[in-house]
Amino acid sequence: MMTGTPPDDGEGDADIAVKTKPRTKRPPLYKVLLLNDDYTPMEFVVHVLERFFGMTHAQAFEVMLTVHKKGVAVVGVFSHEIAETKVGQVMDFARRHQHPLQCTMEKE
Ligand code: TYC
Repeated sequence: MMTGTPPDDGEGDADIAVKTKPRTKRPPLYKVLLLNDDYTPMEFVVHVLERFFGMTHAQAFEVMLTVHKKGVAVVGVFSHEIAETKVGQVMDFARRHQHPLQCTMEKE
């Protein structure tokens, strides 16, 4: 059984300075993913990529074809808040045009 105070090591604690490293934490990043489906028109997807992800027509067409062929592609990497906004904008725009296009995000 441990009772009382531990033996004095003679060092005292008057001048102890505990140094902690100044660690700056970078915020986590999120990939925004576009998913393929059989119904959304290719031109609509190209338009979405130009409008919400600032791609040129050529870039947008290339990325759209990647999603069409592979099923999914990363269309951008953003902070949590920006990624959430992009996903919301795409989902809302697709729903308003009655296309089943799906857009999601995942932590990098
Ligand atoms: N597969 C769709 C078609 O053939 C085109 C498409 C591409 C749909 C990318 C969604 O994220 C997508 N009309």
